[in-house]
Amino acid sequence: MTNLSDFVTSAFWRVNPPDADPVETREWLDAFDALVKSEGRERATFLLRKLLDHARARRVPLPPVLNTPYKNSVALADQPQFPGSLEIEQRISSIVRWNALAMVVRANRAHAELGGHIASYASAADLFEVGFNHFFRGGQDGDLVYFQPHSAPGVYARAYLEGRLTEAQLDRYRRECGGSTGGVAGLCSYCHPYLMPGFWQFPTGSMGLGPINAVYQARFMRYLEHRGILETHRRKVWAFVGDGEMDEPESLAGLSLAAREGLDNLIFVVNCNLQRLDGPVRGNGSIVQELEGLFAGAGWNVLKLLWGSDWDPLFARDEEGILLKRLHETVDGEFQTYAATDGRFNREHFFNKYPELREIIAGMSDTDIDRLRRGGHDPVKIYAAYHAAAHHAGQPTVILAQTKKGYGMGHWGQGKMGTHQQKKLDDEALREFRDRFGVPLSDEDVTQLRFLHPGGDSPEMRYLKARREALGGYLPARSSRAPKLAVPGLQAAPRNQSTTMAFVQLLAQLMKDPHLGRRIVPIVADEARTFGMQTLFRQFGIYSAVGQLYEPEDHEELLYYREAKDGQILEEGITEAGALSSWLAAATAYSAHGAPLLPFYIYYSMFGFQRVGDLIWAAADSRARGFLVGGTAGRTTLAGEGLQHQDGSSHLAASAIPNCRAYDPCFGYELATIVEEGARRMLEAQEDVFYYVTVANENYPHPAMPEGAKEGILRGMYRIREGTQAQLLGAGPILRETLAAAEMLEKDWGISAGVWSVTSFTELRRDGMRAERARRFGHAAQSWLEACLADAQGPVVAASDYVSAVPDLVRPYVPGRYVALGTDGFGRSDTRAALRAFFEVDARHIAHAALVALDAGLAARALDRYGIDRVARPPWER
Ligand SMILES: Cc1ncc(C[n+]2csc(CCOP(=O)(O)OP(=O)(O)O)c2C)c(N)n1
Repeated sequence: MTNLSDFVTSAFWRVNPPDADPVETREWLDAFDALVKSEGRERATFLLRKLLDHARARRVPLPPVLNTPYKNSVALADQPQFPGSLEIEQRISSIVRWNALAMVVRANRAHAELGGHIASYASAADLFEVGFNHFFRGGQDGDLVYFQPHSAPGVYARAYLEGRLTEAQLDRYRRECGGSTGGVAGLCSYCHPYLMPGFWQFPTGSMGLGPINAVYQARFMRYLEHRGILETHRRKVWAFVGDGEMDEPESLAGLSLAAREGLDNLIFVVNCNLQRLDGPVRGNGSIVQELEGLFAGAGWNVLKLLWGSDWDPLFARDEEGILLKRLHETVDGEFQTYAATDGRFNREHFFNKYPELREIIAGMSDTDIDRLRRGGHDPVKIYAAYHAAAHHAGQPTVILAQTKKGYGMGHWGQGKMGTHQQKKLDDEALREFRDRFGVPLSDEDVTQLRFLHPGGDSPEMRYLKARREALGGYLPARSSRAPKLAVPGLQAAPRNQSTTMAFVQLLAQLMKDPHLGRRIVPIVADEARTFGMQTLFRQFGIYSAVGQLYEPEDHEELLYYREAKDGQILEEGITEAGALSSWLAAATAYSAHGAPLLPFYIYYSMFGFQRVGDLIWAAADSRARGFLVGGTAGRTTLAGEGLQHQDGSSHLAASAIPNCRAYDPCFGYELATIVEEGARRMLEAQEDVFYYVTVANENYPHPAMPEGAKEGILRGMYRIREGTQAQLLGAGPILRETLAAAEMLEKDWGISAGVWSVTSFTELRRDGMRAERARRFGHAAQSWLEACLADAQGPVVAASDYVSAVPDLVRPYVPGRYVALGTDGFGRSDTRAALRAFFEVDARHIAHAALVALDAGLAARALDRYGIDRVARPPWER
């Protein structure tokens, strides 16, 4: 009878089911061998295919063909010679291992609340070292490496040997605040370009973002090459990913794109230490086999790197496949236990299960068994896998590298359930670690957690430097060296249209600019028609690595759907995460490639900060430069689309991102001023800022730009109507409701209201905070908002199409009475007028709110006059 464990394992190990009739099997295999020998592989493939078709016709279930046996993909016979000195590399990696560990334990000893991670790097160290010594090419035209974030201590420890970080910096790991007050700037926890702009290139700390960003980076490098902007075909993107991290949807999101586009410039190395934070990744199954199926199914070249060289003789003796059978029936939870225990335990519980297997290890001592390495800890095997990956053409490669979490941390950490967060090691554990890796330090040095540097003239350092010199320099190293680009003046014609249409016209102006034009990267996630951008298809083309292999259905039309190898538009399909990743690659091309570009990603605003906000946060960390354009914006301006489409909060989210400049313009000239200034700041002044601009699809007349409005537009507000008794602030399309309210106040009640267009509550708040802080420290300062309203009279009423917390951002800086109206609650479908009435941001409600602040009697009459419902429950509770 099948018990549960048989069932679970068989689901994963279907590759090798038990053999009911070995003799018959042998006859079939011999016949097949004879066929290959006499008629060749091609004929054999043909017959296999025929056999499969036949089996299908007979409804015989087919075996899963995506999985291969649980051993290394690169056979011993195909293994290249290791080109370096194993002995010196071993010594270097031991020193790096020690310094990484010492750094974390020191930080934790000094401040128990600090620390870091030891176990992740302990598992990844050899994977990194082989890359550093033999593969990763440095420089702005080198390879791009996405490091596994929790392995940052190891990357710092290596940079310390290289002389790029000082001992004082290592000593201030995770203590970063001292730098701004004149002390030593410490090292950040994970890979944060914002915090270490000369060092880290790619922020990977949030699991899943590294893998998807790496895929789109590799694809973007092809785009750069195909568009004739930059030669990139010799460069690789390496992404080091945790096996637990592969559970993130974003980790998997780019796999088919990578295969579809044949990105052989992309190599994923999945560090399969079989553990994540709380426990095993697939205790009851096999993460390696599962990922193999997934990647192979998506069309990747899969290389398994499971066993070290000392397993080779065991496999060679395994003629009957008993070792393989034993490996196949072992689930990851058991492999973890084998990692956490010693040679004796492994002998008894793993090898002694079958007499034939016991035979295979007959000559080995417990110590020999203990020292059997997993593939990801053997530089020779790692080199073989990397070499195969680097030379593979036509497909991206994933290397599934099996390692032990906390490798070398002995019974304090290796393979232990809680090892991820282990940062306290006692002296005995430290000494054992030293002995395990042969680190030349005295007991006293170990107790003191001394950092070890072998000296610039040591053989280790000479070797390390020579290797890095041969590979083009140290890495990671982030550069911001890129040429400045001139930005043309932009014009928005006064006409009856939407801000979306005004935006598309501005984009077209930029794309047609003879100098800047080709560096504009328009990006959409299947929404170009929503934003009226199909007009750009024909002229600028949609990027496709293979051009257009079909005649488009609309080819006879003027503006047909044109795909081209040098197409400029990135039409990503329905993947906001993918589109944002492309945008990030373009927005950081000035740094990663020395090629400044100006990307515009336009999308449904609701599917931005809310849907892929973490990617936007990573973009901010990356010092991205570009425009995010939230289209079909606003909770009441996007009529008819309902709850999941109508965005009322993205500006609130944007306000919390320090280097994001967010604007909610109403008129075309405001938009033109903002885009022109943003492009100037990013391309000419080379400031590390990015812009978020919302545009809407409500048509209305756009006036010409009033004299002297520019500064106010950029700083966040300017006056468009004089008034002496009340001040109305309106943002985005709601500005027009505010203008109408001012008319009503005048006409119906004889009240003179001034109107201000607020292009950015978030910028006004920042400025207000700045002035307030300056005053706190005894400096005279006045914010822009305070200056604007200094002489204005009456209560202030603000209204926006976003939640009231957005206009509320400026409350501390508004003199006198302030009323903030917004669209709190769930969106729903109706006409704009009905929605604005529902959310109480239409002209009637704005006028009424002003009257309440001025004269309660008038306000009560206004309710009847304007037919305002006295609904008891507020919109956000309905
Ligand atoms: C999005 C996100 N969720 C959770 C975490 C917290 N976290 C950090 S490391 C980690 C486990 C990582 O496991 P794995 O990917 O297997 O890498 P390993 O450290 O085992 O090599 C978790 C859950 C995170 N950094 N990002």
